Amino acid sequence: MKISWESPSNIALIKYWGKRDIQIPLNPSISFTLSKCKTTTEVHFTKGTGIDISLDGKDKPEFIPKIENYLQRIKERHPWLVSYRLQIKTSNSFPHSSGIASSASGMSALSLCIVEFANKIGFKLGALDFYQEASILSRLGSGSASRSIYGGIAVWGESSYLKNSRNEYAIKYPEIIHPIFKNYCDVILIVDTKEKQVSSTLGHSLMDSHPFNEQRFSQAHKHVKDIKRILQTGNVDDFIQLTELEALTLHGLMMSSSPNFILIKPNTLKIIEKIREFRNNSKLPISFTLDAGANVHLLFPNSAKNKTMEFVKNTLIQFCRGENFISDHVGLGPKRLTNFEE
Ligand code: 2P0
Repeated sequence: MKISWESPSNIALIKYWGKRDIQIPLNPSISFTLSKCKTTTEVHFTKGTGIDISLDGKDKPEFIPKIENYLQRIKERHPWLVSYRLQIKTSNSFPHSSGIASSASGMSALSLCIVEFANKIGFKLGALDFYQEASILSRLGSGSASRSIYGGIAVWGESSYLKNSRNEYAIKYPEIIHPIFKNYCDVILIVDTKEKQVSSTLGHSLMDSHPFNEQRFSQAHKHVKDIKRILQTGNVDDFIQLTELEALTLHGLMMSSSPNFILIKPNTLKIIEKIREFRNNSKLPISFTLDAGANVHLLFPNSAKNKTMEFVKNTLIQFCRGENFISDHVGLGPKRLTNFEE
């Protein structure tokens, strides 16, 4: 049986940075689910054992250990996996060399295929619904992937400010969202395309002994309270303050870990400077956020799109590697593409 899903990437507004046990976050995180940056995955399940994996039609044996490790983690929940062979064909809408992490879209697409197949063979998921189970499996693959299961805005990690929020799986953002945030734009300015020197997994682990860890975790909780008000009222000025503070805090934590490390590049700072300058002059409500890398995510309401895209093309593009950027926006979440074949 072949099962296929496409699943998007996401960009965190409140960042997950620090985890314990098996992929349990040390603070809650909130993200916009994207639309155009996505992974399409088809899994062919047959009786047997082993894995094959290809990316864009090319065999990728080097991905097998990571997938085996993931399958090992999820077998406790899905013991049926031991008697199946998985042939995985995957492709990303964004180039592998864009510096955009594919773990959120990739692990969520694969997890959705696995949960759908489990359903088809009559495996009972217990008390959880399809998407909760898919989010748990995604989390076990990569923490941020747990949030890609839902369109719009997603929350992962327990917060006393958000009902039904959980550490084990992400949920769709459960509160009122002002219309301005429903089609918010995210232009990803590609600054660096090289593989990161420090993996996120190592970065997370450095939070265990970070001198500011407790303060950071309480700050993230407070930011959830703040963003709840911002998302409800549509206060873009406060949104700008909060998202930029989160982005710079994330990189500040990296720069103050032991060992410390720096993922931003000179052009990351150039872009940030230009964004702030343009915002002051134009009064347009544009802001930036950063992932664990050098690329800059430029966030703005759809109503500011024409002028902001002009700014990107006239001013920011010169700081992008190969003049590359990806124009994305808040999206609807994963999509099933399956046609069944027995
Ligand atoms: C996030 N990041 O909330 C944060 C902000 C990057 C910066 O989650 O070890 O690939 O697989 O759980 O999810 C990147 O880390 O880490 C990340 P693992 P993941 O999106």
